[in-house]
Amino acid sequence: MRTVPYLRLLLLLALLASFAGLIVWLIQSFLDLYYATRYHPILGGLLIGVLVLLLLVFLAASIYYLFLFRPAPKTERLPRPAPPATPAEKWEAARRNLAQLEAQMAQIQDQVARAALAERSARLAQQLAQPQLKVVVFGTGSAGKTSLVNALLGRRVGAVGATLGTTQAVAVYDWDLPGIPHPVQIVDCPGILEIGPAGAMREEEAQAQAQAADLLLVVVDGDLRRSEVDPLRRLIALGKRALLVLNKIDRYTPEERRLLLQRLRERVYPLIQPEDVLPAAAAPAPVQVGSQTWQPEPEVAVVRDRVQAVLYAEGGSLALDNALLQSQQLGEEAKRIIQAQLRRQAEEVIDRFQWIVTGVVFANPIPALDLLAIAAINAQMVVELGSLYGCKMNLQQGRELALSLAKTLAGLGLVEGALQLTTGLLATVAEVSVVGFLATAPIQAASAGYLTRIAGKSFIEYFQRNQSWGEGGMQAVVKAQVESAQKSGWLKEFVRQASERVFRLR
Ligand SMILES: Nc1nc2c(ncn2[C@@H]2O[C@H](COP(=O)(O)OP(=O)(O)OP(=O)(O)O)[C@@H](O)[C@H]2O)c(=O)[nH]1
Ligand SMILES: [Mg+2]
Repeated sequence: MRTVPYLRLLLLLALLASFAGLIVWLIQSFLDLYYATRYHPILGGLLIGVLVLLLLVFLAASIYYLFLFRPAPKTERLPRPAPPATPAEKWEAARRNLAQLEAQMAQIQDQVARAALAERSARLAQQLAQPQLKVVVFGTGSAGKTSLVNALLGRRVGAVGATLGTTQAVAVYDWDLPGIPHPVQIVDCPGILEIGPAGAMREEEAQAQAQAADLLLVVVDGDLRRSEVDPLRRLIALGKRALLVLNKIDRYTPEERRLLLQRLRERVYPLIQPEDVLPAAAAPAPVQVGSQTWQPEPEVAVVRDRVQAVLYAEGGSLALDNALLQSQQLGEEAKRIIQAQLRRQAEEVIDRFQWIVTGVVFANPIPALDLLAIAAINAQMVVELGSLYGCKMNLQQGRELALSLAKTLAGLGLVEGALQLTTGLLATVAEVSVVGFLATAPIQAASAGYLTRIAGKSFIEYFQRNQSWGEGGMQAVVKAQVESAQKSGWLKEFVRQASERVFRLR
């Protein structure tokens, strides 16, 4: 691919050479003409004018050309690690994720969360060592999921009912499928898209099972609705392999069946390939023949055969893909727990400093709010917040950061804003006269506490982003924190508490 710039350079040189030749020829021609017409006052001048104009056009064209081919500004791109491709790489990646998870778990203080993660991690390690294939039966209520599980297993394991929500909890059964080198389990789920809080909780459980599946059997008993395609799309996006089962085909004539299957195949393509959309009659309705009722046998052989073929051919790689996905999800969950824990600890630090600042300013009131004094105390807060987020800094560095934030607060007019806000709030919350000199100390102290909180919250953002203020810079972060503090109504509660605890006004 490196030949392209050279080709372009050669082309440019050739063009320039021909241009230069053309110009020399033009000048020569004009000179000839000029000598021929030099005794004619108007014609001679006109020729010089045309020559100058041509030169200018050439110059402009060259500049434009160079501008066109100016190299595009380089966008900063982080090198992305290539996703693992071979089974060995996938296995290694999953192992690495589990090892990282150990380190993450050591940071988690919440015993319950840590124990839950440890259990899932141990199960995943076991799964990596000895894969077990999980076929999850998923779909809307009453589509015949439990009936399908019963028919595939050849025994009645789960209750079947005409009403929605017959299956209330996930049920896992061993499935003895000949020819598959790994043990297989089939999982019956509650239905999705049921209304009410209980239905939503059951759906959550079903979704969790589907996310952990090696192979999904999505059961429908008619055409697919959009609301059914969306969850399917999300699962396929996660890398899930799915078969779609059109159940209750005994209710349709052969022609209707054919048309319905065709429509389903079109609807789910390319999420699911046409050969993976299969007909079934898991619990066909009894048929009245004359005076006798005849109970047809379930028709699920097509489904069983396809599951067997897919698990035989792809089982190992499906299990590996799934283990890799689970390990990534576990890592992300651990990260979320650690972030939330960090945030809580950081909030405690801010809380402590906001009261220290409020107390100090209240005890030493001076006519104007002293941002320098506040920044000096905030320096220690910055150091403590930094150390929480793994960024060691000394007090001097903390002071510099606190000072630059104090300048931003002042630049944004937030000091005046804070004084006004607290004045109003003190007047309502603590019924303090706003004109009296006595009110100066509480107003300044509450404002200082408020600004300390804004500063602290801004620093959390800074440390969370690996010591960067992001695209909008420090100002944007500070503004966002002011907005969120205003929305939450935090300041009013703070002024109320300060009036009681520090100012003793109530
Ligand atoms: N005609 C016909 N009815 C069926 C078939 N399969 C299931 N049914 C009926 O459909 C109803 C629902 O069946 P279930 O197996 O309980 O459905 P489910 O999807 O497990 O339902 P939930 O657990 O409530 O989500 C029952 O009345 C079954 O008898 C079939 O192949 N043909
Ligand atoms: Mg059921």
